[in-house]
Amino acid sequence: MPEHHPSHGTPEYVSALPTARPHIHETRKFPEGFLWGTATSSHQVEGGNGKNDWHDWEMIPGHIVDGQPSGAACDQYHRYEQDFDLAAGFHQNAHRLSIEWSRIEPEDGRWDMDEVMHYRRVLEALKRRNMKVMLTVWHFTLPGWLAAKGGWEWRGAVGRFRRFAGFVAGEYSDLVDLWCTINEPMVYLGQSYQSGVWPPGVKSNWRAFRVFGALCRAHRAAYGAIHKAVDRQGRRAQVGIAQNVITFEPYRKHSLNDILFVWFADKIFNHQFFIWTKGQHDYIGINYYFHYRIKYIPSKIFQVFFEVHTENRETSDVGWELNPQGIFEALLDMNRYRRPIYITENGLANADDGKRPRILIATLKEVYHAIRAGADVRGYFHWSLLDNYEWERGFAARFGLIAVDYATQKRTPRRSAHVYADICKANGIPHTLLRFLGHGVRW
Ligand code: IFM
Repeated sequence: MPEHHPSHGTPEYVSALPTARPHIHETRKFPEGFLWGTATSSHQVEGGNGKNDWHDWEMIPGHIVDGQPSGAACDQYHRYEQDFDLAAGFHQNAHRLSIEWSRIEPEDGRWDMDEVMHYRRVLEALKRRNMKVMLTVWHFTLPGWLAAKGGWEWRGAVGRFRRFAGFVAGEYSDLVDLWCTINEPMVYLGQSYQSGVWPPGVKSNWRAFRVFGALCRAHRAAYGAIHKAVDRQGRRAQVGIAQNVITFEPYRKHSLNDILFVWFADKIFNHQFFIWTKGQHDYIGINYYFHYRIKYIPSKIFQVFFEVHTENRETSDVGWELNPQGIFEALLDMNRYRRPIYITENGLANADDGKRPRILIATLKEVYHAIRAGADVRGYFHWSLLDNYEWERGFAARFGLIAVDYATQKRTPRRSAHVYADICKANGIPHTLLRFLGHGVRW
């Protein structure tokens, strides 16, 4: 068989590919109708949230690294029109946001109809800009009354969440395209029940395990309630969660301990929630931020220790390893559930924006390849539209495409906002952006 040479014509294996490899000067096109957006959550951007468990937590000295409570945050409660103008002006066609449970239900069983109307206006503002809406029902903050009863450890919590999810689904069924019941259940467990740096500040694996069970039941209950409320109005709800997916790698390639621990960590962290809620995901939502090189440290019996190594690799401002390649593997792995996939969050803390354009493009290049390799990816939501309150870190971590001056509430788009706009507008990655990846990059 002659060695392949361009002048020999297209070999069979190339024409059998679903689409030919684009020319270097072509835009790397994403599927028609792909959603390009950004994500936020109520407590992190709205400001003035005085009725949830985070409000009380932030007041206690030592809980927030920079000592600052969320206060007015980005004041998006009042500035959403301006912020959505920015998003739409940067060619984003979708937005993910969350609804604040403690505003809608400030007391057990009492709906605050002024707040219900407020969120209707917020969602309508997105629709007026022709944006698809993903609404998160619960993004880490519990109403104070529920926290006082024991939060997710209280036996009645799942029932209350079912009621809340059904209520908001009935109210906003005409305005929401994708429902996300729970944001990052595993992160919540780690922060709130293992390391104890978030409310309720517990450090107990056993209690974390029980809350894991409650969150699985809560998702199943909300899944049913949202479908019931939306589907009876003649629409078919699309309901899922946003799962923080970590790509793991054994630190020592030939260490059986490291390999087995990676297998175990992947099962527990990335998949267990989907396994216990099987059949109740219309789409798979993944948040991608982390790549862990895991070194297993044998210790006392029944205790497992491991170290995460970064070995001077490139990291974000908060020390998280930047590993755009990992998203390719995460997407192909999540494709096993045979559901549409949305990247519900991805981004980095990078105040001077020196890394964000390059990491964004490199990540989307991997998404592009994952789609060509068969992953059914339908949308990408960058975290975040603008700088916001980063939980126990306070305001120091800057995740925004748009910078916020908290003293004046002035918004200033970073260079990455323009780069992302070019991508959203082209529904793909224009070849001109390749220069951000360095000279001679071929893909
Ligand atoms: O800010 C958080 C968000 O609330 C959940 N996902 C990760 C983001 C960055 O840490």
